[in-house]
Amino acid sequence: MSNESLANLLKEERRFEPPADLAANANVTAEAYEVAKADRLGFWAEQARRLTWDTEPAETLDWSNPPFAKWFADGKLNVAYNCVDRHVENGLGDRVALHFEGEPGDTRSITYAELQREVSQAANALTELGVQAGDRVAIYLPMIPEAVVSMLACARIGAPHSLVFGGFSADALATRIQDADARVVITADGGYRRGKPSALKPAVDEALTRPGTENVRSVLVVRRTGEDTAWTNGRDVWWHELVGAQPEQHTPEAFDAEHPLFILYTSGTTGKPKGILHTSGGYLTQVSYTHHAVFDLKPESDVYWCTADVGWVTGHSYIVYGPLSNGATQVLYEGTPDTPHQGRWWEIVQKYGVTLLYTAPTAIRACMKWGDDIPAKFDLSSLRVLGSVGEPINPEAWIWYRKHIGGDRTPVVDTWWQTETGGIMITPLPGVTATKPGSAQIPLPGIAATVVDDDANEVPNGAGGYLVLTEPWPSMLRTIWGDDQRYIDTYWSRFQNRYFAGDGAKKDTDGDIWLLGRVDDVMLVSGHNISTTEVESALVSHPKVAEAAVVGATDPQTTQAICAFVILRGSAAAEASGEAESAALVEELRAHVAQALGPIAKPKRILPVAELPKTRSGKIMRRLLRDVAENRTLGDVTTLTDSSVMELIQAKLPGAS
Ligand code: 6R9
Repeated sequence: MSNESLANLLKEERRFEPPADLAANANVTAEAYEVAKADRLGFWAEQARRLTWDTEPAETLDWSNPPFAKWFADGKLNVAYNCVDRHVENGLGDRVALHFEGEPGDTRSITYAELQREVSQAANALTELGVQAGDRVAIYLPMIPEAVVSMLACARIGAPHSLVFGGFSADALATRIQDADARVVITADGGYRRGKPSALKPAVDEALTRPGTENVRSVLVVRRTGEDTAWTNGRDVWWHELVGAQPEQHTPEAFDAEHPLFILYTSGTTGKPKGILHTSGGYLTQVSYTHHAVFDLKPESDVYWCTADVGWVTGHSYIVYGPLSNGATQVLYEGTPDTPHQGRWWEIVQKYGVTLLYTAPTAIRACMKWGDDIPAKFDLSSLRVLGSVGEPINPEAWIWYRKHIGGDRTPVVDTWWQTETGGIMITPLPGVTATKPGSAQIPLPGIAATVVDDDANEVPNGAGGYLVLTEPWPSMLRTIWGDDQRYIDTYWSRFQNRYFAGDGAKKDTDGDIWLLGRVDDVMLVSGHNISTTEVESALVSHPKVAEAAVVGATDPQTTQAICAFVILRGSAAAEASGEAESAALVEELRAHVAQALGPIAKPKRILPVAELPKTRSGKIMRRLLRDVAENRTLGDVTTLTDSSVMELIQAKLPGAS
């Protein structure tokens, strides 16, 4: 990658010191970096003591057969016991674990003691269905408490779960059931989305007609919407009938630290989805520690809310395993942010007094587009730490989040990690780091990351290249389910002995890390590597732009030409409705990017659109926009939230029929 072009494109000089009171009482201070640096494995062995082990591990890391790691291999524990029972045993049974808020407005608060009873019943039910330790269970549920209960019940009996997003099609579900050879599917009649019931069970019925799914013996169905549902006798069982009839006691069994906990499929841009395998002791250690450190969780007083879906890794690590292992009280919300009105999230923050909020840049940009006046109507003064995950956060979105949600008071932690890393890896700490809008900044204590060039040499400060992780970490993926060779090829072959994350990054002059998007998305323009992220951030820094997606389209003169799709803010969209006005605005935006980043980064084409194609976790699917920009037939759209978005975009193209 050419360093010169990546190095100093976007200038971002704003800095925000941690609030003094937060710094004075922070769970983790600057000392942790020193301690971990002096003895990395000793540091992680110490963090493992956050958990309750049946057999304490004597060994920390076994890296004798890289890249296949074993952490705490001689230890034994039960993950569900750590997330539920031990809090009850410690006298915290009456503490609320989950404040559930359904989209239609139904609510349910579940204490740790209640959670213990429900998880025990569900574990007994799975056992009655014949599920044994090691058997895989597919979970295809909306964001309801039963999703959390199901995951914990699987963990309790040592049956690895595989969650599939409620929005995925029967095809996507079938592929995942086949690959993991699941024995049971847990689903619901449906869930609520955008004010209406949306059925789930029909997709399960369809998926189970496909070859390779024959080993699914039972389908356990939660009644959520009460709508009519087709029924296969002998296979389908109602949750309330089977689970509700079980004893409320269940003795958790201790499993090896390396016992598989879950498989989670990453869609990837090409090829068949990869089943990322996570195991028990190391994973739980890192998600527990990072949740405590990065959110500064004080379990007795904080109310935490992560808006992710449980079907995304963020839901696994920072709704279920991290927060619950720490005894947190949290909000679980079923629906979308704009149902029934665009202030729904802020209403929830006010209602429950949420103190720690974790969400994605895509949601922040949507709220920016809806207007500052919406959050301003609610009391958000309880908030004390704001987190971001999923994509690089544009500096303007970061500033908006801090100002309009955080009252210009709260730290914003931009957390970089992946399904594969299991837990947060690169992030500021809210009581320690002077934050920089748009940068994830520094690896956590105990984590080793850097940026290298094509030849695997570490780049100097001020230069760009590829993000790599240079030491194994406790919550790392152990392999790709059923495909060790693909695990080696995908992550460990590009650079020797280093984990290749697939993201471009640069180090600024202080050595802080800025993520620049997936390397597959980096553009090559007249011999310069230009990151999509930086051009998008430059566009979003223009007051008329709410959101932008940038791709490189093949170009005879310049190899690739920068093509931008932008969503305008409310009033700007109306103003640019005429052809002449629209052309003038496009010119204004091109000039703005040239001004911010230099003439080389000036987009050749800018197309105002109403929506952008996104995955269920909110990531922009640039490859589909590349297909549009290069006039190709669209690739796989099955993981899109809403496939009609692509038709709208194609209709806007000049020359489209
Ligand atoms: C947790 C999660 C992983 C990819 C990752 C990167 C992007 C996530 C980011 C970020 C910049 C951040 N990503 N967090 N990029 N800054 N704070 O998102 O997992 O769905 O597997 O995606 O997301 O490109 O490689 P996953």
